Amino acid sequence: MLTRIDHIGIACRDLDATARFYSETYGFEVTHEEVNEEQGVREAMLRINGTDDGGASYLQLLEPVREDSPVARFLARNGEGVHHVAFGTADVAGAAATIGGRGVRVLDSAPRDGSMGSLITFLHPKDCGGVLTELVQAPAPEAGFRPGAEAVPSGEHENM
Ligand code: CMX
Ligand code: CO
Repeated sequence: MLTRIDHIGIACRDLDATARFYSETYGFEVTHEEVNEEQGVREAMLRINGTDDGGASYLQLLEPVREDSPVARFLARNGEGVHHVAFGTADVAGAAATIGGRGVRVLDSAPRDGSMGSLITFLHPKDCGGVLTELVQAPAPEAGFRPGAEAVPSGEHENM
């Protein structure tokens, strides 16, 4: 049902400076940037690796674009750091229904738009051992809307 780690979401105050840290320190590069008004964030996706189901794993850097957003509230409370964990699935609505049936609160009544054409839904952190959890359905490969999601030949990254 859940087949991979899609991304780790990291709350930050300065997206460009944080992206620079990941690039200069680890060699991870931003493969995509967008503003998601509904979620109240400007975000950068740094692709870490491809996976054998055709998906990929990313770091997602999140900078709030308004004060009444979840990430702005998180920063005010906790400061910068890990904000959520996201698992990949081929069927986000089905996975949310199954997990909801196991007593975990699903925060969205229907999947919403996520990064790069994905569909996402969130699970309440209080029902997940304190971890805000996101489910992500990548767009079908033929939709061709996941920049950098194609396989990277081994050795291309200079990551440690
Ligand atoms: N991880 C773990 N716990 C969290 C949390 C997080 N990221 N955010 C809030 N909480 C906890 C708080 O610590 C607080 O706990 P206590 O009651 O014990 O003090 C509780 O949840 C409520 O906190 P709050 O400040 O009132 O939180 P919000 O009003 O922001 O509501 C939540 C929390 C999870 C329902 C809300 O953040 C939400 O709907 N998140 C989903 C959407 C989202 O995070 N979007 C940004 C990312 C977009 C993307 O990934 O694409
Ligand atoms: Co996310």
